[in-house]
Amino acid sequence: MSNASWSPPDASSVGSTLETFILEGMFQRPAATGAFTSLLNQIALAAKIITTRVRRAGLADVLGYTGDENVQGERVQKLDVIANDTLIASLRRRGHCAGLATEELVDPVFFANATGGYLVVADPLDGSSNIDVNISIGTIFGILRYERSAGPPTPQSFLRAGRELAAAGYVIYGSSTVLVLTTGKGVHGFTWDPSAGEFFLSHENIRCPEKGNSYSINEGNSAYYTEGVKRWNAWLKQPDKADGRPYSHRYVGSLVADAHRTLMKGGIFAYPADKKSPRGKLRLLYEASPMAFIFEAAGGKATTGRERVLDVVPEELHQRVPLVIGSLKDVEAYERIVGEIDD
Ligand code: FDP
Repeated sequence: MSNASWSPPDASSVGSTLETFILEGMFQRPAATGAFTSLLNQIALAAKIITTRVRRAGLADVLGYTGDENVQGERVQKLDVIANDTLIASLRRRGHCAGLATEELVDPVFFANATGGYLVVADPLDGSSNIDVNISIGTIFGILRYERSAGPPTPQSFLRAGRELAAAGYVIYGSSTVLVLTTGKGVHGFTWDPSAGEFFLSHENIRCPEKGNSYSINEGNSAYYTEGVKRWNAWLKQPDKADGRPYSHRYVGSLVADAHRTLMKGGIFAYPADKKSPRGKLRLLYEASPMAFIFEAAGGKATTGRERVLDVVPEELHQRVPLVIGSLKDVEAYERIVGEIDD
């Protein structure tokens, strides 16, 4: 069926590229040195290279496992290694990034020649179990400021609460590649145009709807849920027309994909602590804190079930944490119902 009101976009209009968008932001802050802009560009460069590798994965003998295990005891995929190495190579350049901690590295890498004051935390390729089956995967990152006068950074330099992030974002390698970025004020999405070789601004000022109608959790773990999570899970399925229940269930199993849908359409994503994973499954530094930073900047909410995710100070690099993110009202309902039972 044709849509009579649609007309093709003006061929002469060129959208704002990620680089222009960041630069324009910089010009509004006359004191900015350009280092932060340049660092973001290096992350965008890594995203461009990773998306190219992901898109050609089936042709380039990069699917499957390397035979190694990572620090979490998980089997490492070849694309995990490629994404991790790409981030290291990209951030090593230009000297703005003093160190990088990732889910794949036992210890952070430090860039000895760096003069800039930034540290980066990242999950280079999130959703590993979906790599081989063409389901959306992604890269998650957070940027921390580092005071150079404190001396060279150490692994402890990364152990900071998410509320201290200077910026966070993710790249979703889905039906298209989209980079979502925030410096804490306003969340913006940029879509990769392979023909132009650029990310263009496509989703300006993303707001997470105040309430949604879908929930996202691994229901296969329901036997291990706490009593509070069981009660919340059952409540979501009880019909209540005025409240929009029952909610629909959506679960991809790639955090980036489940979070992106939740951010755009509203609803709730939960990977709570359960009897199988008493501290939760997702990593505080590389997954939970950046996502929490993005959701709060978009008007949503992020909790562990007991406290604000952005207030959790990591005790170790690879620490796991329960993560519940989504629409303000949906996360508040989770806190209220789960909080009724002390377990
Ligand atoms: P994966 O194990 O495939 O790497 O970070 C790990 C993660 O994926 C998240 O992307 C995802 O949300 C979650 O684990 C899925 O875990 P379950 O398979 O236990 O549901």
